[in-house]
Amino acid sequence: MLLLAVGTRHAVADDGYRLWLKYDLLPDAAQRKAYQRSLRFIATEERTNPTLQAATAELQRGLNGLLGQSVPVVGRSSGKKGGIVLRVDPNVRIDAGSGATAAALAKEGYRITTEKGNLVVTGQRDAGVLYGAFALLRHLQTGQPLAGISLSSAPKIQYRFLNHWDNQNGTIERGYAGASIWQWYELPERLDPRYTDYARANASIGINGVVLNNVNASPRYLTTEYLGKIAALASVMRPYGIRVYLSVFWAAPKVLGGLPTADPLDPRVQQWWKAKTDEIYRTIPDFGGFLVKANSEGQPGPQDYNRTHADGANMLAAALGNHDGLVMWRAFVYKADVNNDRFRASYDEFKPFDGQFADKVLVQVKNGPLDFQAREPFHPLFGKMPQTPLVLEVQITQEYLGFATHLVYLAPLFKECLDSDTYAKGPGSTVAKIVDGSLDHHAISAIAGVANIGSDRNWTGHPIAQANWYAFGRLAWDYELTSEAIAQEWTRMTLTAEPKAVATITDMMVKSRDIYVRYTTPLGLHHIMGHGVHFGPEPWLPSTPRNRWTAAFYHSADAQGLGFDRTASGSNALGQYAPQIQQQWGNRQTCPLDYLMWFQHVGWSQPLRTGKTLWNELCYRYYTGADSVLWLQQQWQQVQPALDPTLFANVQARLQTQHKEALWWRDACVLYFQTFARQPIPAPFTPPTRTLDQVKELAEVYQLK
Ligand code: BDP
Repeated sequence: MLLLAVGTRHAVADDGYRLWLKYDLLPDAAQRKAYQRSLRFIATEERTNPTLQAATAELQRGLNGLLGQSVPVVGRSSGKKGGIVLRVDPNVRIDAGSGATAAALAKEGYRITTEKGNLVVTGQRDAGVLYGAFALLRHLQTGQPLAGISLSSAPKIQYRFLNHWDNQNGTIERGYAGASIWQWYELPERLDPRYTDYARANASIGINGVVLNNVNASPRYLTTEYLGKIAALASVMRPYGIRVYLSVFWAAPKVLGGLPTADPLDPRVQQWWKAKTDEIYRTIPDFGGFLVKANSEGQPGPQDYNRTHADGANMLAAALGNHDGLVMWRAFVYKADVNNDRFRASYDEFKPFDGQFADKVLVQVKNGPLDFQAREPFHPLFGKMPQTPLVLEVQITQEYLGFATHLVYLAPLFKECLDSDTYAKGPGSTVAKIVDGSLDHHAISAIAGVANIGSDRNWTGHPIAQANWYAFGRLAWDYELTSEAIAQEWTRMTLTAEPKAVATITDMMVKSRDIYVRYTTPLGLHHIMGHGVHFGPEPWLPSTPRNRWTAAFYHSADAQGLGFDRTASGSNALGQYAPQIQQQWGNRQTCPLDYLMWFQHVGWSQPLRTGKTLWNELCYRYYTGADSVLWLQQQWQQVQPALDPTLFANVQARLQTQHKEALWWRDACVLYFQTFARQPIPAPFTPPTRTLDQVKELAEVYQLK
């Protein structure tokens, strides 16, 4: 009997394609009934507006699935009760704070209230109504009451971007969920229905801009042929409030324009960009703008002509002229001085240009100073470029966090950065307040997440990695949401409504990032992963004069101790932060243990605040971290009855791989660091059963050398 019931409920395997917009029949019949009474029709007077059409279609689809009730669309409510009214009202009051961006933010906000027996979803603009429709659906999906509903929300950050690192040949740099979803060879004629589902998913979490291509950009996207394809994609995104942007290849005027130079101060180059930009706007009138990786990791840039980042960015801003577009200039550079500490490079190169960028330019800064490590202190540029709007760039794809095999929920990582206090204008000067523009009164604000989306049926490879896409959008909209609330919401919408299972999965998710840090890079270790592929451990990779920035450079292990001295006695990268932070992180007694190896070289036998010596604490974290993956497995086992069997088995198998790889990390790191510490693995832990050489061989297999 039970088997039959389960079998019926899961008649079709959940392949994850529908993401969090599943809209399966709500399990609670009483609640369904209550909802059905208030949601009998959708009324909108603007039936030809494409964005309201998208909102209406989504509500119809959602209500159909959740309530098992088809809902007609009518022009006016005209006295009818018990339905949803969608309304654009430029004068509706929506609280979006008092900052310089408030008016722009309010335009994307929504209100949901009850009026004359109807639910009314209002926005100053159609996009706000669309966001309101999705918020209403979320409300139903998470089983909340409709009686007396009164919701109002506006985003806190104006531009909320996904950055795709997709290449024109269909590959994705650091993508782990299949090939690119953009089928360039089919465009512009065929619009894969997946584009619409992608746009729906993004709109449901408030993402309003997508950079279509890799920051290591091909010039090809700027050709007339490709602009036509991009225009076709833009037409799919537009009703969903999403604008398209492009990463540009700096030397395009040479490669495409046949010019002898790409010098930003050369009038021919300026003219080329101006003409190209005008062409783009003729083809895509709501084009969003340019993202630029220049003079970074071998990419060309203005420095090739002895010009500066500001020269380059301002030239592109001038090319945009009166078009409504932006230039996002990335601060991810590190070739300033190879003999230096790479931690310092981006700050040293960009800080001097504060105040020199044109109005339309934003500088895009990674969350941490190095490169998307599992845990980094916030980037020291936050708080140190008050005259420049900074885009916070986080990585949703798990390049350094176990690819699509490890269960790692990233909201805690994003929040850790957003909540960090820079002390730029005294206590409370959080990264979030710098990014949203409120601290320095910027008229523009933006956040970007490097997408984890690919052509895999479930979009993200690991089913739970969908939550990272979701969490990025939700935090971009409102960074005050807690990681837990977002995990809970996502789980209910995507996996199960069974309360105990929701609680268990939420708990797993919230703890997962810390678990990953423990078995890979505890206590602030960083950049000790496999070279090139960025997978698995390779702490033994030595520095050479040509290649100084290797694992051995970053962990600085020697007979005395472990960790990179970035205090005044070392590279003094710490000097890039506010005095309050220098004081706290520069002192071994007060430096957060999670950042210890980022800033201090600590003796192996030195006692830490936990009461253990460094060596013992390190072992403790590696061992308990790897064991915690067993805990994740046990928790997952418990929720099996509440889950779709296909999805359950998928995650179950990945957790097995994760445990195997956690042991690989643990053994590699404790055995390798032991060669310096020369101390036994402390009780109650048992030493690895394999030798360091055996573990090194694993790298050969896994890292495809
Ligand atoms: C690094 C990636 C590399 C990217 C680079 C970037 O390994 O593939 O191109 O970031 O952000 O982490 O430009």
